[in-house]
Amino acid sequence: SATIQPYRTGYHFQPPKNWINDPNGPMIYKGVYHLFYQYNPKGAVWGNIVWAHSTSRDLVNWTPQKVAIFPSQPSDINGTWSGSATILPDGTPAILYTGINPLNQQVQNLALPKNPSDPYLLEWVKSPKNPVMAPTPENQINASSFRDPTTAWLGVDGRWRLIVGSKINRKGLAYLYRSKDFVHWIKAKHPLHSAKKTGMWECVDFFPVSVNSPVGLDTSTLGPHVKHVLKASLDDTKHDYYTIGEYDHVKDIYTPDEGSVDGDSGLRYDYGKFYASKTFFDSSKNRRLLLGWLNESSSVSDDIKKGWAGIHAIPRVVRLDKSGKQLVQWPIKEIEKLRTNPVHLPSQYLKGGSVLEVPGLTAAQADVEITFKVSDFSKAEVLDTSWTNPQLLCSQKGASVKGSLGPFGLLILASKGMQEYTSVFFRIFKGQNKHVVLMCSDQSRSSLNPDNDKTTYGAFVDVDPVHEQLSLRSLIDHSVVESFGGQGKNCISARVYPTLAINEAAHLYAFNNGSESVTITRLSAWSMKKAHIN
Ligand code: DQQ
Repeated sequence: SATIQPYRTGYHFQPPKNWINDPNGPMIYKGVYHLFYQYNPKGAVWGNIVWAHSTSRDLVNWTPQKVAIFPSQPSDINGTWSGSATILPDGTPAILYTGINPLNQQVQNLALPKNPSDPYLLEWVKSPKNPVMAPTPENQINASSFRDPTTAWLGVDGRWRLIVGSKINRKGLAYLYRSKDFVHWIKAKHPLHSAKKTGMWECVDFFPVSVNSPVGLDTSTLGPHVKHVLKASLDDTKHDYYTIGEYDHVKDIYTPDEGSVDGDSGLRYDYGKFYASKTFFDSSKNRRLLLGWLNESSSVSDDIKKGWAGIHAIPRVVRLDKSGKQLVQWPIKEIEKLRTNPVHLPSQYLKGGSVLEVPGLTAAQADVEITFKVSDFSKAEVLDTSWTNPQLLCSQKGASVKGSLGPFGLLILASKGMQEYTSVFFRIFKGQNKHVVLMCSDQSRSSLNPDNDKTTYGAFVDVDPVHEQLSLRSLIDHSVVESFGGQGKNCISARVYPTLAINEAAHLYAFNNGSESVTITRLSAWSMKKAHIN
């Protein structure tokens, strides 16, 4: 129950117990959403990995199904690791996943539904041709770094393509494979893309985005108003980075746009905890959805004590920002059906040094949207030219460090006496020729438990606070705070484990710890109902 298990989520995806990590093979099939995920049936730590399976009609409520893919043949006997689904032209799905063979080599395997007329896709049959891609002395692929095949896309020449992440020394890369029949796969001479000094690329993802429309595109879409996104989960830093660029489908080469940089100085889906994510095209609503793993910041021994580890993010719609230079993400509309007991506070000044409680909420399980307007920028603190690392800036200037324009934002999962709180906030600085907005998620005071990772996260948000209001939305769910700044231009997810601010003892406040007043133009919050999750 919630008293013994105060960190279990009310509406974020998790199984009843044990370890979970990457989302795998997401798809919609005959009106049913499928989520597979890396799962340890035997405990709360990583190991014994199988593809657990849940289905949903709304991406909010989930029904558990039996394990879909598990070690059963030589090409996967030591593990069934991450992979993706592709809907074939006849409408049936195919799964490609990484298997660990008896030599502990990583190879790629194909599985097809036993009964394609079953919308629940309960049984999967592995191809007798497995493995369908493997390291060999000829191809020189590093057998311990060759994993996580993507959804395939179909070229105009009728051949399928997909990528598999790898590395050569410290160079990360995406091997390109082609196939005419989805069974026989041939490695292309050149990788789709590679980047020096980035280390192993896990869970690569490659997909088109529309330049002039918010709709999502099916994975094989090409055209003049299409750009491509390449995402790599960098094993070295455990963050998901992406670039935006051009896919030359004749040469089969992807080139990031000028200014869109590979590796850990590039853009991230999320500046907090969020890893091994994957998108899929939701053909029922013409949108591209992003699923991700929100890994733990609790200690391994606490995970074992509580009997579980890992949850998934609320699915996010992803599209290209109007600037064309970054993506924007927003939680799926469906999650709003869990909203109940709305609390709307009137527009008001939030004076420097003040705190305002948002009353009448189940503050440990809530959805909150707040918008700030700043009118007087004359006192804005000057951004030192050496302050180039936003995360560092957020940890040096946490919520308790007074500024002029900010910090202002939310105190989440706060205990009545403020012994514990997670603060998500903005600071506005005067930059070289424009104002710079910093968004932070400060976990340093989130828990009295000393064993948690309480790293502070932060990123600059590409909004002009002189002409635009500053919005923040946070999805709060017991041990997770997913925050969206600037209408989804910036996302920061945190896993937190308050010891006092649990269940009914949790509170939510708006705060301004700057010297200057700001205006709250909107503050709407909802208690969130419990979803049916497994
Ligand atoms: N998790 C899987 C791998 C993948 C990693 C193993 C990323 O396939 O590279 O559980 O979290």
